[in-house]
Amino acid sequence: MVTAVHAGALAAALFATGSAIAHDYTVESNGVFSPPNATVKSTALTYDQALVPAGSQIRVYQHTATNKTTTVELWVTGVKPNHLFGVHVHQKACGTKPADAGKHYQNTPGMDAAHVNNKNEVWLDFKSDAAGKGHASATHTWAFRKGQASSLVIHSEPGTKGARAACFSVPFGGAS
Ligand SMILES: [Cu+2]
Repeated sequence: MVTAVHAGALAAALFATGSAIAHDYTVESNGVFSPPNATVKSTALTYDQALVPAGSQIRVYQHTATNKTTTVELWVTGVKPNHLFGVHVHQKACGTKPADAGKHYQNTPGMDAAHVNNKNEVWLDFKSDAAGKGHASATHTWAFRKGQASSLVIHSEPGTKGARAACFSVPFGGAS
């Protein structure tokens, strides 16, 4: 009986290898926010210093396993205390203008409610604590398409309606 279960698991594992990726992928990026017009260019840009002051810090971790399970985790310090922020992974790197980061990264592209949600996109909405610290984590069963997820945008409110308060360029990856 034990042998039969084992054989079944093995068959399932072999069947799954068709869509697996060769290597797991890990990236961890740290940044200190500065305004876009700062002399020294940062990978972390703030467009609204009332919410994300210059000097506040961000750390982002991504891990994608060979079965494509992808976890993205976010830590911030020094942001506005007791505030609800919206956060998404966006397609392009941060730039001088908030819009430069482009649209949300989506596993399956689409503009309706079936596609614009935290299952098909990576949302890391969080509420900062009284000290201005925040943390969020999201796990999906799919991997990023290489080169198509390039930043994390912090918005002024949760969900999809908030203005872009800050942006952090991250070399997300995972799928070949
Ligand atoms: Cu966004």
